Amino acid sequence: MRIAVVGATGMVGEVMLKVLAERNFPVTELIPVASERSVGKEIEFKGKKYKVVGMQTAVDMKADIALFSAGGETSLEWAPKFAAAGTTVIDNSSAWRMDPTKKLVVPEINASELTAADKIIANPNCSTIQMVLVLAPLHKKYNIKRVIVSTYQSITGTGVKAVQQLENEYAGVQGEMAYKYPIHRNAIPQCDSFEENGYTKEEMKLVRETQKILGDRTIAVTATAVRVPIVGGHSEAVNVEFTNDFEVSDIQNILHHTDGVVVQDNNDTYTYPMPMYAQGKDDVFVGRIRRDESQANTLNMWIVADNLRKGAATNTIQIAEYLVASKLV
Ligand code: A2P
Ligand code: 11C
Repeated sequence: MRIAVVGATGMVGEVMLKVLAERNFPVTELIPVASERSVGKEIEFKGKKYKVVGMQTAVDMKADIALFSAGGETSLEWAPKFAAAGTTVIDNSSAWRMDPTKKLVVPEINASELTAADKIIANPNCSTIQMVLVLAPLHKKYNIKRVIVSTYQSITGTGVKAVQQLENEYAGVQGEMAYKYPIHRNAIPQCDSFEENGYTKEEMKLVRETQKILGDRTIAVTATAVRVPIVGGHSEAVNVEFTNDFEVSDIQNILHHTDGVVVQDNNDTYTYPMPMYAQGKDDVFVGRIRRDESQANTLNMWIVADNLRKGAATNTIQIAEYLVASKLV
């Protein structure tokens, strides 16, 4: 496969290159792509050096698959041009996710919806991916009525500028601020900008994307998304109300047998997921699984994943792997 990585110099792009190499994805030619600022810059992949090219050059090179992570505006403008040149685009931005003509894919859940006609495929938001991977098998068996999610999101979701802000704050030096407030020793109850309804875009992604991926618009979801001074991954406290009653042991058993999910749940040994330990891993970790004693048929869980991996790069590459295995490219 001839693979273009659009945004190869960015935070997610770098992880994409790492994950492509680790998973031994069948790359016959790598085309690293970024803005005009980076054209000619060298990046390394599997011990070889490649020169970064600009967008139009990359379109003209007609790759089989383009993995996009260069922001929503770049995707809106360029993904259709790549698609028109015959390249299948898997886009990690929010640009196409809610477009009814585009598939929003977490491979373990709904890759089977994909066909060769899908030339622009959307990768969901990081905080959505880790939650739906856990919710999907539970919804199948017990039918979810309502989800209340509170997130504790890593600064890596904001990008290099935020990591720099935290490092500057640690060092006590003044620098450019990615956030309106300090993030060291703080928790900022705003991820992304606000919508008209008073929720942030990040919160509404959790609502809309969950319904689309699970294929059920009747699931009620409400979210509070919070930025915390953490690097390794996003954490989520998730409260789920089902139509049907359950045994906690059955929930644990279902999740134990769910692809991509690792159960870490033993209070006796203080075993539960934490972002420090999820960092660099492709799995979604779930623990603190317990009944919500305040309401019937309701469960509490704690879900953690590396937002740059399963939340972004790994999920994108798993979609590409599915396309190759199913001969859709
Ligand atoms: P560049 O490094 O040339 O700016 P991050 O989210 O970590 O900041 O990374 C964003 C990625 O998207 C980078 O690789 C960046 O390239 C790329 N990018 C940003 N704007 C554009 C653009 N207009 N066209 C192509 N790539 C872009
Ligand atoms: C965050 N979820 O952690 C965001 C980053 O819609 O792809 C990714 C934004 C997106 O802030």
